[in-house]
Order: sequence, then C-alpha cells, then structure tokens
Amino acid sequence: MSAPVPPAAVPGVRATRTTDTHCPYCSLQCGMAVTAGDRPATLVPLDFPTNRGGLCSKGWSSAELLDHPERLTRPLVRAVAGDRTSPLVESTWDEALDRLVGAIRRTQATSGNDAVGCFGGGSLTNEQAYQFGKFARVALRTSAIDYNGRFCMSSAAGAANRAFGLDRGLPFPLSDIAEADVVVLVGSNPADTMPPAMQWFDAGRERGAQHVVVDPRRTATARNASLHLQPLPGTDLALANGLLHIAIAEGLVDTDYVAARTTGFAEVRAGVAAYWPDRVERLTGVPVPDQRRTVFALARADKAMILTARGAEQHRSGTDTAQAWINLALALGLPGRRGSGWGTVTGQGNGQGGREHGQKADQLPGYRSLADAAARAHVAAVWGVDPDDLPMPGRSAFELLDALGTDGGVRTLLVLASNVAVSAPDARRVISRLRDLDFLAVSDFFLSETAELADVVLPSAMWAEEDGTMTNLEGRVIRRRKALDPPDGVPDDLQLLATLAGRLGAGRHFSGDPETVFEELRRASAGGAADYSGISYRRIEEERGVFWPCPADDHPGTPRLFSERFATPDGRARFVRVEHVDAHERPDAEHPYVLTTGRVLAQYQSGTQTRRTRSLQLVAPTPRAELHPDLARALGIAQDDVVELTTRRGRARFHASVTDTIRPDVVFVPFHWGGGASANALTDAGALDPVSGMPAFKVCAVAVRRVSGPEERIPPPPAAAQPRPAAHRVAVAPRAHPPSRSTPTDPLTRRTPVKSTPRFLQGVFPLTGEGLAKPGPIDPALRYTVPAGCSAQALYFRGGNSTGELVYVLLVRDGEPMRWFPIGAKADTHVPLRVVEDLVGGSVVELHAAAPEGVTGEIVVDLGLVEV
Ligand SMILES: Nc1nc2c(c(=O)[nH]1)N[C@H]1C(S)=C(S)[C@@H](COP(=O)(O)OP(=O)(O)OC[C@H]3O[C@@H](n4cnc5c(=O)[nH]c(N)nc54)[C@H](O)[C@@H]3O)O[C@H]1N2
Ligand SMILES: Nc1nc2c(c(=O)[nH]1)N[C@H]1C(S)=C(S)[C@@H](COP(=O)(O)OP(=O)(O)OC[C@H]3O[C@@H](n4cnc5c(=O)[nH]c(N)nc54)[C@H](O)[C@@H]3O)O[C@H]1N2
Ligand code: SF4
Ligand SMILES: [Mo]
Repeated sequence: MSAPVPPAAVPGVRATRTTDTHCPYCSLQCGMAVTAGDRPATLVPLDFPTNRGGLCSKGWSSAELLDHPERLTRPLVRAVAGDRTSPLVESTWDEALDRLVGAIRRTQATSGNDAVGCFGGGSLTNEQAYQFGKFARVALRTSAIDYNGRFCMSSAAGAANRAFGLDRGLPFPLSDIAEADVVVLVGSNPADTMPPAMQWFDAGRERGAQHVVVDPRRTATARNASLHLQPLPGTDLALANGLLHIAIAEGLVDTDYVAARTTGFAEVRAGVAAYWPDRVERLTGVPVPDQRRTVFALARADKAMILTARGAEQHRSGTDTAQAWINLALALGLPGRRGSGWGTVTGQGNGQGGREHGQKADQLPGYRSLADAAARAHVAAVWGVDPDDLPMPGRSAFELLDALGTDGGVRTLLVLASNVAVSAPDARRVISRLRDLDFLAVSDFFLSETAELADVVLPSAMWAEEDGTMTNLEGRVIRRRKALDPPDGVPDDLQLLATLAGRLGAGRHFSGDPETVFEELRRASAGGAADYSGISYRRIEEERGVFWPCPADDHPGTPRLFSERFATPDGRARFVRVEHVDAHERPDAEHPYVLTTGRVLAQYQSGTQTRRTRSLQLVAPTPRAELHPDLARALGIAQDDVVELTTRRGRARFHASVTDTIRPDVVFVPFHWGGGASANALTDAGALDPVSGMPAFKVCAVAVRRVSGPEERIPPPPAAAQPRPAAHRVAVAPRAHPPSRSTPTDPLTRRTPVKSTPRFLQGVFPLTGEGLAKPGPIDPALRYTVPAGCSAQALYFRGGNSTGELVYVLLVRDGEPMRWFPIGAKADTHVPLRVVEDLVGGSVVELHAAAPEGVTGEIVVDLGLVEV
C-alpha cells in the first residue's frame, strides 16, 4: 500500500512516497503513514482498528530517530581484536563478519556447539524471530537461544497455556473492551503504556461501565477508574484467591459454566477456603468492602473482563498469579463469552509473534515444543534437516545470561534487539557476565549499553526501512512496510542472519527476503497452536490484518477464541490451585521499604531509542523515584532532591518525585536508564518463577536516603549513551491540512504527508494566589498560537506545586478553560491528554493558575503539544 506521488514539476525535486505501516514501539502497533523521499521522513497517524487515528508521544516522535546523528551506519569492531578495552572503530562488513564467524568457529571447536548462544527480542518481526530460532538450531546447531520476552510475557504465557492450552495475549479484539460492563485491570497502566488504547476504555465508561484498577500507585489509569485497589506489591495472587473465596461464599459462581467448560474446580475451591477476606486485607492492604465491591461488580455484570499486565506478572510467582486471576474469571464464567474473559496486555511491538516462532529456548515455530518428537519431525521436514540434528531445549533467558563465560555456559554470544545491560535483573551482574564472554556481537541501530561492551557491533535497518509482519496484542498479524531505504549497505536482521548462515556454510537453508521467509513460516507453523498457514501478505493487505489461528487459505482467522471449546485436549479450561507465597525478599531494618519498577509515558524500555529522541527527552529528561509525602517527610526528602536507593544488589540515584499517588511503604522507579540511575542495578535475579523463568522485577526490599538537593546531578551513564539533540530539520513539503477524524473504513483520509513538530509550554514560575476562583495567566511565555493551516494536539500535562496548598492549573483555549489540573500541596501531577483532541489553526492556548489568596511559592508546568 504505497502511494508514490508524481515528481513535482520543479527541477531537481524528487518524488516522495507515502507508505502505511505501524509504530515501531509497543504491541498496540498503532497504524501510521510514513512519507519519505527527498527529505527527512514524516508521519501521520492512520485510522487503524487499534488506534483509530491516535498516537502517543513516542509514536509521534518515532521518525526523529531515522536520521539521528548517532545512528550506526557502519559496523564497529575493537581497534585491537580481542581487546575490549581498545576503542570501537568503524570497519567494513567483511572485517566485522569475519571476526564474528571466526569467533563462532573457534568457540564451537574448543567448547562445543552450545557454547555459542543467541539472544533475541520482541521487537523483531515474525520473519526475523523465526529465522533467528532456525539460525540457532540449523546454522549454529546450538540449544542456547532465548529472548527478552522471558522478562515480559512469560508468566502470563505460562498460565494461559496451562489453563486454556493456548497463549494469545488478548483472546478477543481490543474493541471488545468498549463492550465490557466491568473491567478489572491488574498491574496494568495503559494510560501511560498504550495511551491510544484508552479510547476503548473511555468508550466503555461513557456507556456507564465500571473499571477497577489494582495498582500500588494511583496511576493515570487508576484515576479514571471507579474503584482503585492499592495492594502491596507481590500480593495480587492472595487478592485474586480472596475474591474467589467471596464469590464462592456469596453463591456468585457460575456453576453451569464450571460444570460444562472446566476441570479442577473442586481443588481450587478447597484451596481458596483459607483466603477469608480479613486475612486477604492483612496480606494485601485492600479493605474488605473494596474486595466485595469488586467481586459483586464482576459477577453481576453482563459482560466482564479481567486484564493482567506486568505489575501482576513480573514476580517469582507470576505464573501462579496470572492463574489465580484466570481461576476467578473461570469461576464467574467469563472466558469464551463475548465481551468478557481474561487477557494479558502484551508489551513489545512483536511481543506476541516473537513468542510463537522459535526464539524461546524450548520452542519450535507455531508455538510447538522443541522436546516433542512429532513437532521436531514436522519442523525438520520444512527446514530440510534431520530431526535428530535439532538440539534439545536450552536455558531460559536469565539462566543463559548468568552462565555466560562460565564452564558449560555460552562463550560467544550474538544479541539481536535487546539491551540486557539495562533491562535484565541485577544488571551489574549481567554486565560482568557479558564481560566474561570470549566474544560478544550485538546488532542494534544505536550504541546501546550492551553494544558498548561488544567486540563487534552490527548496524541494523530500522522499522521504517524493512518489510515483514508483526503480531499485535490482539493476535492480529499485520504488515510492517518499508517506507524508505536503510543507510547504504545496512541490512535488516533477516538479511544479516541469511548472510551469516551463508558464511557458516548453511546458506541454502536461509533467505533474506521477508515474504519467502513468511511463506516458510506458514508451513512450519501449520498444525501448531499458533497456526499461520492460511495467512499471506496479500490477505493481510486486503483484510487489514488477520487473527491467528488461521489454518487455511479460506479460513477467516479467529478474532475471538474459546467460544466453543478451549485449546486443551478435552476442550475444557483447567482450574489450577495456587497459593500465595511471601515475596522472596521482605523489608527488614536495613532495607525497610518495598521497591517496584515500571514505565513512564515518554520513555520506552531500556531507553536506547527514546533517550535519544529530543522531544521525549524534554518531557522525561531525568529518572525519578516516586515517594509518598509521608515517607519523604520522615526521611527529610523534598521534591527533586537526589536520593539514593540501596538494595542487597547495589545502589542507584534518582531525583525524588514526591507524590501521594503511591503507597507510603512503596517506592517506584522506571527502568529506562542505565549507568548511575539503573533500576536494574537494584532488582534481584535470585528468585525466578519456576514455570516461566520470570525475574521478580516488581518487588524487592530497598533503603532510601537523601543525597543532596535538586541541583546535584546524577552520575550520567557512559558518554556514548548520552542523548544528543538531533540536527534541526526543515520541512520541504508544503503544510497540508491537519488530519481529521475519519471513519474506520476509510484509511486513506489520514495520509496527508505533514510534518509533526513538538511544542512545549514549560518552566518554573513564581506564583501568588488571588483565590481559587480567580485564576490568571502564569506567565506571558506560557502562550502558544496554533499556526494558521496547522492543527495541534495536547499530549500531556505535568505540573509541580511547591506551596503548602492545593492549586489549580488551567488549560485555556481562546480565553475559555478547557481542562483543570489540580495539584496537591507540595505534590506533582502527570495527566496524559487525549491525543485525539484537535486544536485548530488560530487557536490560542494558555496556561493559567489559581491558588488560595495570599499563598506564594513556585509552580512547575510542562504542557506537551504536537503541531501538525
Ligand atoms: N511508555 C511506555 N509504554 C510501554 C513500554 C515502555 O517501556 N514505555 N513498554 C511496553 C512493554 S514491553 C510492556 S511489557 C508494557 C507494560 O505495560 P504495563 O504493565 O502497563 O507497565 P508497567 O509500568 O511495567 O507496570 C504496570 C503497573 O504495575 C504496577 N505494579 C507494580 N508492582 C505491582 C504489583 O505487585 N501488583 C500490581 N497489581 N501492580 C503493580 C506499577 O505501579 C505500574 O503502574 O508496556 C509497553 N508500553
Ligand atoms: N526493572 C525492570 N526491568 C525490566 C522491566 C520492568 O518492568 N522493570 N520490564 C521488562 C520487559 S517487560 C521487557 S519487554 C524488557 C525489554 O528490555 P530490552 O530487551 O532491553 O528491550 P529494548 O529496550 O526494547 O531493547 C531493544 C534494543 O534493541 C534495539 N532494537 C529495537 N528494534 C530492533 C530491531 O528490529 N533490530 C535490532 N537489531 N535492534 C533493535 C533497540 O535500539 C534497543 O537497544 O525489559 C524488562 N526489564
Ligand atoms: S501506543 Fe504509542 S508506542 Fe504504542 S504503538 Fe501506539 S504510538 Fe506506538
Ligand atoms: Mo515487555
């Protein structure tokens, strides 16, 4: 679906081309149209069924990185081969690949095939992930391959496989959320992690739906909900068992459904008998009346859903926790009913497809098991190899990383699309393991913290420069389309693997052409749980994505699963009895608080990309630790002070963000930074989930101390990781009219090629109150006029209040207040704004404030807008 625009009449001006594709970042895979040609690429959102014309600030700014000055365009090797203290220098492809292939051969000759390992990622396309799994088993003949999804989706996947016989994150389209009368979100913060998805929740609430959010923080998602349960991290399993206890006691169980569609209820019923409400309140901190309201809401609703995400799942009992919520959903008869059920909100762009086609240590394509003889025979036949030559399952991600450089562990490692030096638990231990390797090769488009440690760094094409398929959070297989060429000579990961396989003597088994590889993936997945055999590039084009399983060309695909039967041998879903266990690390005198980690809106994952995105850096420039005002007061910490967090693994520093949205006994930090502010310098890898291998990212014991005032700088990560502003670009194209809302059937109306420019109204200003009912302009600088012919959208508002009183900031359009933002005494606020609200050309936007009469202090404001 590319629309070449005819060359302009002006001599010397080449054609531009607009291509429909999807955002590179999260699993929502928002549709966007990228225009490229004789000028820097620009983008506009598309009206795709998941985002319906919305994008978050990460999506809007994603094209900024395509020609970022720090983009890697040539391979890097060590100036002195074998000496990782010598600098990385540019080399030819021949030199870089010679060194990598030489290392692979040496390692395998001296230490065996399994001493060469592969580590992949959920941002790779299906074709790349599939080819990486095949590359490990066929070209390297190693069992050592796993990927970063182990840190992400593995617990939910383990539970879904156990309960339903199938792991597809959402067993229904996203739009079903709008139909549900009750939605319970457990450890999920889509208002920050998938903002455009909020329109489905908003639509539900507008119809009167009730939403319950279970999160130790009152997040932007929780603030919109009708009920917020604020448990201690790591106690979600006890809460779910407690809710089921109440459901049984109150006669709310759907006994017909349980009898007809499930097995194992008696055992679970006996198990939850011990989770009486008072005990659950003691374990979790969730008051009994709130427990009861939640169960009654779920049970009485016509349509009800339970969605879990990383907050519930990234624990050493993450699989059992997801199962506990599935047990509750089953007892209430929800899965398989339209507009109802349990689902997990997949995270990475291809977090779904990436976990289906063989990047996992124990897996073959189509979600087949590597240990299963029939599966080995099927896949080996497609690959044209002997099934006996396929290795057996290897170690899970952290186990693989923790054995690097040891006897019996991997000695030469190839990393594609993961930055484990920042994102793996106990990251400093992982960094030291990476240093123990004989040889490390990393493919990335920037010099990530992991790439900095490598012997060879291989540049890769970026999302808009490659073709392939992705599978979004709904299980919808979609097309990533190439909108422009990569920098000269830079391959995508599919081509890289094909080239490497050729050098290893296995070239005949591999192709660098995405559609050829997809055709093979179809055959390899045929008959498997994730069956793609009926899906083709053509069908994806024509049908705007196809939901798997799709076992035949004439099969319509499966938007909704389980309506008739579950994917287990007997067709019934399985209840599994699960028990609460205390977090492996309990607070004590030395480490008295609970640390949890997660995400902020304007940064993505290990930050390699978003920390380099200028407009996002302005929004979330520094890593901040959230602390409750009571805790801050007790420790003498003020807003923005530098604080040091210490756990049994290590220390890291953050600016304090004092906010009453968090439990007083919990500290939250984002994991998007490395160096001195590495959240994963603090987390523990000592307790992995026994089923999924998931580390306990979401809970450990921590001590907090004030280091200095806000002026102190946090020790920066190494120089190469520092974001540098992108070169300023001038749009050559004439400004087109702004995108307007269009119907879902009309994807073309949003394709106008325009440039999007971030705009900010921000700064620190003195404030003198004249009464809460008497707002006034804060400062003349906080005024912005949308240029004629353009439109703007407000993306977020952040504000901080140094006074001891509640103040309001108002977003004013043409003299009329549009939105009020309350900011508590000495508190701050962060409000994502609906990205779909358009401000038309000529509108004047201002920020005003109101404070009680006579109150003085300072106010920090930051309004992010995007102008298109
Ligand atoms: N802006 C942004 N968006 C992203 C990403 C990103 O890095 N940045 N990453 C993408 C990826 S890969 C993923 S996996 C998703 C993750 O998406 P989410 O799961 O929504 O994100 P998190 O912030 O990891 O965790 C969600 C919430 O869990 C809460 N939480 C912490 N501990 C507990 C607990 O023990 N119990 C409960 N009930 N809640 C707890 C946190 O306070 C947090 O608000 O986001 C995707 N989208
Ligand atoms: N403390 C804590 N740690 C966590 C989490 C948490 O909540 N708390 N969440 C975990 C979760 S859910 C996840 S998903 C992981 C993610 O952690 P990572 O695996 O580190 O994921 P990314 O940061 O997306 O890393 C991707 C890297 O690959 C590059 N890249 C992206 N796309 C491509 C591509 O197509 N090809 C190539 N060659 N390179 C590419 C990027 O530039 C980046 O450097 O972090 C986990 N770590
Ligand atoms: S929610 Fe944001 S990051 Fe996720 S796909 Fe959409 S625009 Fe990209
Ligand atoms: Mo993730």
